[in-house]
Amino acid sequence: MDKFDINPEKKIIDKIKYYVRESRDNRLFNLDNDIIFEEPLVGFAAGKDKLFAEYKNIIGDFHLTPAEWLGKITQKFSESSVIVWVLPISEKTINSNKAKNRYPSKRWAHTRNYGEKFNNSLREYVVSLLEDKGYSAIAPMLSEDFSWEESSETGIASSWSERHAVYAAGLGTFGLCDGLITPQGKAMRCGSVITNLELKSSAREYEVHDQYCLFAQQGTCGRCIARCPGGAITEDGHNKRKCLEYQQRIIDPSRYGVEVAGCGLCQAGVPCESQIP
Ligand code: B12
Repeated sequence: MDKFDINPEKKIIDKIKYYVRESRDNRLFNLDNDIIFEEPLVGFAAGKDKLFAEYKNIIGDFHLTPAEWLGKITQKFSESSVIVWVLPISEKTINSNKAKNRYPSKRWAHTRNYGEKFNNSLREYVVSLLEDKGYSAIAPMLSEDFSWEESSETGIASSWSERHAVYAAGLGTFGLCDGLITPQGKAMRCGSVITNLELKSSAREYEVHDQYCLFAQQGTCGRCIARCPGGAITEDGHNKRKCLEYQQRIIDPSRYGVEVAGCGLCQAGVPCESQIP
């Protein structure tokens, strides 16, 4: 059996890219059947990376480390690694949301709804890929132990932040609106799986957590402030409560024929939508 002995990182990257390219679930099948996500970025972080321990201070004690997640499914491991991916939203969908200033476009709403279902199927696929080779793997987002709470320091936060995992794997830094800005921009969804297969970490080529944000670095831009229809973004940052309330009270998913619609106006019509500005 190929145990992923030689260059497992490349094999995993190729499998994830293939899945995203070929899966029928990566399609807006209720609209024009175009792709939901473009080619993904894939990266790796070591479970023992000090950042994951630091997240207990930055986010809260309830935010679990990779070893704590893995410990929920196996005791047989000495190392842990985190596999992350970034799924860039298609240009057509970004353009459709750019044209909106109060409610999201239909393509965006379908991307939130069906795109996250696809993201879940990718999480399951990556877990089964590793299990088939004899490794243990867990996708925290699919675990019954995944939870969110409202902490006094960070507001709404969960027991596993996929953006912080992507940050650790070198694929993006945070923006004024909290969105993670990656080399393919901020209009993306991301995912992660933790495994006991030891993987080589990707390079992290930034010094500070908000390095790619023009507002944070130069005091310019701030376009996401004006884009937010809920008044949730100011020069002081992102008010998660207001953001959540806008999404829950104002946006009616049934208008779009979906269960969850999101908003995402801060992710389109901004210079970081599909690149590092
Ligand atoms: C809870 C949640 C929400 C909450 C709160 C969001 C938040 N900022 O935490 C609400 C309901 C408001 C929300 C809204 C949206 N969400 Co949401 N949400 C989540 C969820 C489930 C958990 C997030 C979490 O736990 N965050 C932890 C907290 C602590 O993170 P934070 O406050 O943003 O982090 C700050 C600090 O840590 C700080 N920081 C301070 N010092 C330091 C030092 C270091 C070293 C580091 C690294 C960081 C750091 O940096 C951050 C920015 O200020 C994730 C899925 C997941 N499991 O990750 C999706 C997720 C964050 N959401 C996502 C999306 C797309 C959205 C929406 C755009 C909705 C939509 N689909 O249209 C909006 C707007 C998001 C926004 N502007 O952030 C995407 C993010 C995509 C992106 N480009 O960033 C995620 C990752 C889902 C996914 N799998 O793709 N969401």
